[in-house]
Amino acid sequence: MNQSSDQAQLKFWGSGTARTLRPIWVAEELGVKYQLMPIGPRTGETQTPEYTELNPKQKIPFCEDGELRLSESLAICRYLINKYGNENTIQAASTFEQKAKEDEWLCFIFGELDETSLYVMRRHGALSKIYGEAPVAMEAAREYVLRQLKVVDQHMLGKRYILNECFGLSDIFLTTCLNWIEAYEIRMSDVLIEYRDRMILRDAYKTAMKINKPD
Ligand SMILES: N[C@@H](CCC(=O)N[C@@H](CS)C(=O)NCC(=O)O)C(=O)O
Repeated sequence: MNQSSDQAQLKFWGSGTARTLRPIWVAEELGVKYQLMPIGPRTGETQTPEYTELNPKQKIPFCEDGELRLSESLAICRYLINKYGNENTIQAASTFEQKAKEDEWLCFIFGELDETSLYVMRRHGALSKIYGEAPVAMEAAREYVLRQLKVVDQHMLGKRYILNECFGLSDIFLTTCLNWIEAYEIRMSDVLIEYRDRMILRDAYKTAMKINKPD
């Protein structure tokens, strides 16, 4: 079900990218109503005085919930789960140990896959007019992705989800990175292809994809 609503107090800014998909996907999993302001990167919409006042980073995604204003896809998604999740949707990790293992995976996926390699490839590939050509960095980042993927591949062998045999935030982050990896035509193991193909069958994912990128 599409949870978008003009009356919702929860408001997301930004659509069309792997990072903006994450809060939308989480909200769809949780069944929370939200209003989406579908501004895009590099359209000038993140640079307006009104948006800069909200988010001085001039980036998307961004979230407002009542008085709260929050940037960073990971912080937004974790907030949504902590506030709106439950045992029937996605539940926040409860023990210190579970929280620590989730942090470990999220830091790895976000730090090593998203920011250190995939975004480097994006900056110096499709966005090279802004960030500059850097063929050596591009090649090194591609190799780096392959090294990190081996760790994920070994971990996922025989598992349905990353943690505790139940779907969670680290699965959302990994799936969005695997989509990105597929788009860059980087080789993925059969284990990771099967995992990612299963994740994208989720109803909430399919709805979120349509909302994040209607065309
Ligand atoms: N660490 C941030 C990264 C946000 C980010 O870089 N967003 C890009 C789109 S994916 C953006 O807003 N770019 C606009 C710009 O650089 O002008 C997050 O995970 O939310």
